Amino acid sequence: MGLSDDEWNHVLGIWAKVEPELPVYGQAVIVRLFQVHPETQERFAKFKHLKTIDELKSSEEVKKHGTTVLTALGRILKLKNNHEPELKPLAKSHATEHKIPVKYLEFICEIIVKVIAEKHPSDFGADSQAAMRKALELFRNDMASKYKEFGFQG
Ligand code: HNN
Repeated sequence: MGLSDDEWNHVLGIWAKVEPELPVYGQAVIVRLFQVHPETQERFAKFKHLKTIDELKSSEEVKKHGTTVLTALGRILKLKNNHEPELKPLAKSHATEHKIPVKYLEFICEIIVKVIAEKHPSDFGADSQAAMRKALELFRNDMASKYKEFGFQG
């Protein structure tokens, strides 16, 4: 189900505060994802050698990847309920090449909400958090249905 205009305003309002610091957020999200769900790190040949939290935090590659992920997500969010053209190629690569389970998408979405809430305690209230969760759920659901079109059960 789509979001209302008011909900999208919440989502894009907080995203506008995240965007100027995308590499900072991207790094925090990826480091947290690998810490809390170590199996996700296994998916990346290029990050397997990073063993400690300090190594993860000081890796320029991790920061770069985090920026890539959040840049892609930002584009999708800005398209609101019409994200299909942007989502499709991403769903294809994540289904057929990287084989990323929907569960991992859930993990990262949860972490994104937490990291924003930690860094923006006063600008990311209950209504904004609820709207962001809803937008991320829409993203995940649409990824999951595209996965199926590409023959990946997720
Ligand atoms: O589509 C592509 O393969 C282009 C690179 C890319 C982008 C734009 C990737 C990507 C790769 C390729 C990395 C490389 O070539 O350096 C890999 C191995 N991802 C993964 C793996 C896991 C993964 Mn994701 N991504 N990605 C994006 C963009 C966005 C994006 N990816 C995501 C998750 C949760 C995981 C599992 C740990 C992920 C999300 C949620 C998003 C945001 C839309």
